[in-house]
Amino acid sequence: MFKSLVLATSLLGLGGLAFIASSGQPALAQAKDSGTISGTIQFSGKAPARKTIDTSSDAACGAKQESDALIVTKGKLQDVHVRIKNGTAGKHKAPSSPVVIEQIGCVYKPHVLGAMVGQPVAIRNKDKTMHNVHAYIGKETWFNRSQPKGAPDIVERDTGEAGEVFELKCNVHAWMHSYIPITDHPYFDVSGSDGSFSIKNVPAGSYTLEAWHPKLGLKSTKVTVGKTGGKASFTYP
Ligand SMILES: [Cu+2]
Repeated sequence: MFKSLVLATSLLGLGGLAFIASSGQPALAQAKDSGTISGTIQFSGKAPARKTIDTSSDAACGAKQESDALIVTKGKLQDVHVRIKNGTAGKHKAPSSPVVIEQIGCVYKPHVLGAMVGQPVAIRNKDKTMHNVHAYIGKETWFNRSQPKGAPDIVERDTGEAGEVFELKCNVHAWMHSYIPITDHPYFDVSGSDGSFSIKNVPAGSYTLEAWHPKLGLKSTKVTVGKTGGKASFTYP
């Protein structure tokens, strides 16, 4: 009795609050000094116009689509995966809930998203047509499966190691593409149409921050997270 009380007290004295809370909640939410890294992805110069894709080979794809390969809105670049490169101390458990990619109008949505190692990725067909989901890890085919209309989600947990990119193409509709960079930590975000990103609950410290766009590649910068978080920005191309 006395012994366990001493143990509990000493645990509390050594940051035991985070220790106890971590049994039910992600430990990162409990990190003592932590903050948000926020910023914007700029695109300098004249952005190329989005190409119109001819979808007439499949009436179920609907009207023409605009290419999602490079989307710039008012000088801000969308679909940039921003992540901490050098990670943080400790291991991070992947969420059991899947990240979901939908096929809508013969487009993968979203075009870029992130997942942790071991986190399920669910690929959903919302179209009244058949897709053929061709998944790659790097340049290697990982699986190649047809998904007729109404078929259940294709769920994959084994999507590669940290630093690899799980990539989806469609063998029926050649323009379809989605990219999922894999990390071993939860400190990542993908820029929205306003170019902004926000990575929450990052433990205080200095980091290398990476930005990656499927067409425009990798950039990196340094960022320091203090009590009020940290700021970073990237400019492409
Ligand atoms: Cu398709």
